[in-house]
Amino acid sequence: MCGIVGAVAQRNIVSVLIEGLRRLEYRGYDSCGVAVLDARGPTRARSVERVADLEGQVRDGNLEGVTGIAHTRWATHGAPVTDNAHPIFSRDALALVHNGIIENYEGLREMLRGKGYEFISQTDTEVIAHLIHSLYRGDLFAAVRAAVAQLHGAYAIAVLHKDQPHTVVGARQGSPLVVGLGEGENFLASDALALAGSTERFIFLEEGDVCELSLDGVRIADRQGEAAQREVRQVAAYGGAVELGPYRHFMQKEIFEQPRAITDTIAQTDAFDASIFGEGAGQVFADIDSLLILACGTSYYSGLTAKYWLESLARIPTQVEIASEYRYRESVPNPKSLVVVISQSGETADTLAALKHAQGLGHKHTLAICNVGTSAMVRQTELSFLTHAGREIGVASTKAFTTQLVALFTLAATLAKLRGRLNDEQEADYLKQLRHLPAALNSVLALEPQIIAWSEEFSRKEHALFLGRGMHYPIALEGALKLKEISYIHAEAYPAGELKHGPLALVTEAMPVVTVAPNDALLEKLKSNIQEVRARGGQLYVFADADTKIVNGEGLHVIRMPEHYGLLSPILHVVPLQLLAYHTACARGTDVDKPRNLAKSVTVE
Ligand code: HGA
Repeated sequence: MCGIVGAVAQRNIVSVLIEGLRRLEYRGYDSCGVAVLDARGPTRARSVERVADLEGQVRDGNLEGVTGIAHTRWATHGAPVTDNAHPIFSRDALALVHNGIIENYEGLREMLRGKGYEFISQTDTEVIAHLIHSLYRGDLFAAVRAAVAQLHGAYAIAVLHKDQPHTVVGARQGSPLVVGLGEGENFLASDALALAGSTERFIFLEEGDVCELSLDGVRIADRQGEAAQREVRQVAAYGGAVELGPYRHFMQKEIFEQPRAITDTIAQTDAFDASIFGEGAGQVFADIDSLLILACGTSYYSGLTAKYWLESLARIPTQVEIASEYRYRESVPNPKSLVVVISQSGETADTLAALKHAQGLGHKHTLAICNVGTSAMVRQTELSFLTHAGREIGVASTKAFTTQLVALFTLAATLAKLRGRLNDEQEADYLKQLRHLPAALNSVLALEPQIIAWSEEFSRKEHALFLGRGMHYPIALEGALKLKEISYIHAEAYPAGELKHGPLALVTEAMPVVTVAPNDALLEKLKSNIQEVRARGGQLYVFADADTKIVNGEGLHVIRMPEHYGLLSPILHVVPLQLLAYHTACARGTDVDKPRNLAKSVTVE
């Protein structure tokens, strides 16, 4: 999703800004821009193409400066056209970039029009630029503080003013913003990753903070306007660009990285000990009587899968909710419930807002399952479990999902043990199964050639149905989501037993039906559902376990998984669905790593 980079230095910082945008590019965007200050005021270049095009414009226009801001935009208000691309100017004196959404922009726009401001763009962002300009009395830091007090919604901003060379002011509320500290130069970005190569020392701004970057330092004011001291963190892990290696796309690379990602994620687990989830977790786990899982998209499906584990292994009531829905409905809070938030980036705006809402309702116990240790989510929860997926570049999540499942299984087993429902022998068995996962994943990945053969067929379809039962129903949901995200084929998932209650009406030979068929207690029921589809001429594509007696036949195509994986089966069964979506998208020639309209790390509500 959209990205911010800012810099104040004694050297030309355009290359730092462009390189920062390039590092954020994988998140998806539809336009980009950069502005620098020179003696006459801010000058800018903007593009509705790629950062590479912006770089060309900057080079051709000799854009240079020691103070600058830059942005990749994922449009929320106004089409992705040049006039709406950031940086947005106010009266050629001030330039501003913004991530987020200003909810009261219409009222502010009317007020500012009344003061004579002309609006050029359709963005909500333009009100921030004019508002700061209208409040500017020679001190940009003060003007920004006064302006943000009038904003409702979410924002991370970076702004510069022609009368204050060597100054960039930033502010955040609901969207991430981080300060990078250099020697005689300082930086600002929506993600520390953007500043890799420029610094390893960061300050992660807190909600409501306003900061002012100058050549020799940074000052920060908190929401009340008081000077604030924030911890400086050394974060070295951001170095080095991620290489594609022998793979065609990052998504393919990330699918194949899953054995490594899971090895790293389980490395911290020698036993199902509460301490894995942080200091004090034992006490928290003893205190709770239920779980409330809040997440979005793929992370929501990992939560749905976990519900089966948590209720069957630990016998703990578990509710799973879409974060953006939970936040806006009247729920009945239970202070003895552990709120679990799941997000790859730890910056998902909907999930952060839901977390805050839950805390506001009196939920005191919170746990984040997240892939980024420095994220807002980890900082705002009592307990955390870090998945070690490594940086995920593909917009369609793969290794983040399977490592989340590992984290959630570990949580279920840990709670089961604490509640006297896991004896030593079972614990040893589950640990053994977890350790076997990387090898098992490698065998599943070896099915790729068979899946490529199916993907040719799929690439000619416009619709697909996915079926699963029990804990594989969320896996069917995830398979359908992957296919629609990257191949743009309309796909839906149902628990197989629901077929006859409606969706069976859709089944014809033109509708492939993908079925996740592990050899579990529900297999016989699933086989009946398969016959219901065959009887109507439907084409079935079944991922069956090694010992399942489902064989190829008329209208029935079977790929056999190498083993039967028991309780961990969802972690294995999702992999062929990832590969099917990936190869179908490749056959259709879509932009797999940056699917249309989508963005990585969804930092707007
Ligand atoms: N609302 C602003 C910024 C959009 C954004 O944050 N996208 O991720 C706009 O539409 O320009």
